[in-house]
Amino acid sequence: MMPRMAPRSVTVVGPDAAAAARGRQVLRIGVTGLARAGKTAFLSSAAANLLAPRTGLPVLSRRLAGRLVRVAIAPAGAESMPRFDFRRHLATLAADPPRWPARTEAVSLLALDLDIARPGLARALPPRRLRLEFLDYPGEWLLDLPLLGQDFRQWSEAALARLQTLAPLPARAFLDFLRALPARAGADEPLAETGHGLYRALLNRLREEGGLAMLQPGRFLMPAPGPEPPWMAFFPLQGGGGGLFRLLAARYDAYRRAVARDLVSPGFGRLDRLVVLADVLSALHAGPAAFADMADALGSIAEALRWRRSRTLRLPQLGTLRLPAWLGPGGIGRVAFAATKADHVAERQRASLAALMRAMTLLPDAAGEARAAVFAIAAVRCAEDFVWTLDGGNVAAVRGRVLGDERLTRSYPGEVPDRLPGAAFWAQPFLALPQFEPMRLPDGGAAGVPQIGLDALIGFLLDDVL
Ligand SMILES: Nc1nc2c(ncn2[C@@H]2O[C@H](COP(=O)(O)OP(=O)(O)OP(=O)(O)O)[C@@H](O)[C@H]2O)c(=O)[nH]1
Ligand SMILES: [Mg+2]
Repeated sequence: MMPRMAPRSVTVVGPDAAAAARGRQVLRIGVTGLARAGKTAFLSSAAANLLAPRTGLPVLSRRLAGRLVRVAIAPAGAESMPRFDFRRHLATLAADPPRWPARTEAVSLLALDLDIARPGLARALPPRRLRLEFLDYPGEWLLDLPLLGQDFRQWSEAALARLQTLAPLPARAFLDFLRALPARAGADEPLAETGHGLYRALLNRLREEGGLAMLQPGRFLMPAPGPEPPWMAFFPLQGGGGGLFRLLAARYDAYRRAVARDLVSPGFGRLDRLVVLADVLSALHAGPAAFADMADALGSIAEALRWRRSRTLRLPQLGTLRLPAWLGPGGIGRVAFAATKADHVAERQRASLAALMRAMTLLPDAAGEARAAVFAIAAVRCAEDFVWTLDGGNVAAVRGRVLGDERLTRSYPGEVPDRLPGAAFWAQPFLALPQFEPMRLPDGGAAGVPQIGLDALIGFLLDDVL
């Protein structure tokens, strides 16, 4: 028997055309978040728990009342998007001792097929056939959207002004380079390369050491797959009508065209749902500057979603861009903003964490016409709640195993504010999160992965299709 294959000349990317043809409703869910936000943990846990819904997602399972008849990882078929390596990630979490999946650098897709029996009398009909496609969408890329509305001069001004405010300055090498440039430097390739190298190294340091998120251009930190085009070699430069300025401005525009192209590409151009993850607790520890930076990043993502109100976007020098379907009408129907690693604080504090997330994303109108909600989740729960008697008083703390330590470690990082924190909050330390070990998973994770709030989040995403 001949296997049915997509014709060679057609690259099947984006929502699986073959699945749609076989009568599966395809729902594409973008999962985004900045580096270390918990995207891989989220996808691994979502898959493991959807495969074992009774134990893994009890709330969703009760709601479906036994109607979920079959869940399976969808075969990769002839698609060109790399698959999310679910088996390997789950094996890592289920190892003895458990470990965390390694950092991921590339975009990938996780597809699950669900067959859901119809309710009531319709039960006799064939089941609803649904394909969930989770796309690991780099948060850095969403942060490139605001560039579409800024020309090189405006962007350079804003980027350099931001660098000036970051003290102590790891930016010295780059800023010294800028100062040493002749006023009307010519279009000199080695200069462009050197400046680009210094700027890119700086962005990396700000992310790694400074814990900053609002770093642009995002593709300098998370490049698109494939060889790097020469127009990537630019950096912010102020004033001057010299040849170097013109060269960098031209490269910046080429970069913006690539951003606009990706927005409408079949691989990334269509999303039905969006999950935005952020490690808000770590930002509380990192201090007011890092926290404000995260709020900025979340705000600008929410702002990009507001574009759905207008169908086209007029860009200086780039002409008119027809908005991609997922930003247009009928695009993203639901957006979930989730504060991750919420097992680091006790239950009462998790409610505050969700409220804080709401304040940071300025919901309810943050997502335009899409339905939006906030959550505090732990995709891979590592710690349990526990009342700790400290200095004669009781605090709601948690305890878990820290990586490489057999004993249980107690942790109480501090009180989570339920609104944007003011000076009084920053006067008290909020402790760093210990790196907990995932809980032991019996049967290699076949019964799912312990979680908090993932149940509710997935229920929200799928509410209208279930
Ligand atoms: N306690 C706890 N820690 C978590 C949870 N999810 C993630 N972490 C921690 O956060 C780290 C980063 O999580 P990942 O899922 O790898 O984050 P990511 O967004 O995929 O990161 P990159 O691939 O580097 O962009 C993990 O190695 C864990 O230490 C969680 O639910 N609970
Ligand atoms: Mg990852």
